[in-house]
Amino acid sequence: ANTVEEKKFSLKEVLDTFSLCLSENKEVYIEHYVEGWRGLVRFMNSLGSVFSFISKDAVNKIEILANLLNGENGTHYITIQSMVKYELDSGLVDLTQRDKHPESGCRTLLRLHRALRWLELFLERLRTSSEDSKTSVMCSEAYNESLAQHHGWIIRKASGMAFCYLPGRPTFFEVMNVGTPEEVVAMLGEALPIISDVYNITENVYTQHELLQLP
Ligand code: 1Q0
Repeated sequence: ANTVEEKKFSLKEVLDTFSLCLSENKEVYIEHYVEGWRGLVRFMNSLGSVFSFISKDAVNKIEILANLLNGENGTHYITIQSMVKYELDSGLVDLTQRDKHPESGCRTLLRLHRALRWLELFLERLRTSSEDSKTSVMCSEAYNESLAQHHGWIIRKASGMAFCYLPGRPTFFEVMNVGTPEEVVAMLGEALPIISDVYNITENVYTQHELLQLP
């Protein structure tokens, strides 16, 4: 018998996680940042196995950060700001080429940070799209404006191919499990400023410390 029913997944809950990321003085909590990404990956996995090469890499990065946060120096990994300070002060970041610290928190989080920009651009397109808009087009436009600039051509090609397998807008809205299309649009309108905030604050920290090109 079907006694254990899997909890239905709502994108609203996931995006709400990002609102927990910001502390009063605008620091970004890594715990909630990582949790937000876990939710997004769950969502992506529900879209099909063609996306698994993407989710594998995302999960790998999520786990690196979670391990740092739960490790012996975890207190330094409470916020992105404290992580940057700690890793830089302790010489734990490879600045010019991957070498002694190939999996620093700073370089790992930077990859997710760039992906968050993709998410912001994609969701903004989804929010303002019309019924006959193509999700694959919205997704690749958002990708080309963000992540693609940091990927080599093999990954760009593979990504472009994966985007063709995205479900259409109606299915997408359904899987999000938020409600009517109008309710989805409203939810996105509330969630996007928060995602932008998290993105911009992180971007500023990385700019200040000249970390935007970490290998
Ligand atoms: C739903 C469709 C998802 C489309 C995601 C677009 C991103 C494509 C990224 C392709 C990444 C390919 C794998 C490997 C890349 C790495 O080389 C790269 C750099 O890392 P490194 O260690 O080699 O220097 N890694 C990355 O750039 C990180 C990429 C993380 C991507 C995480 C994407 C997670 C997506 C979540 C989906 C959310 C869907 C939300 C939808 C919303 C609502 C309707």
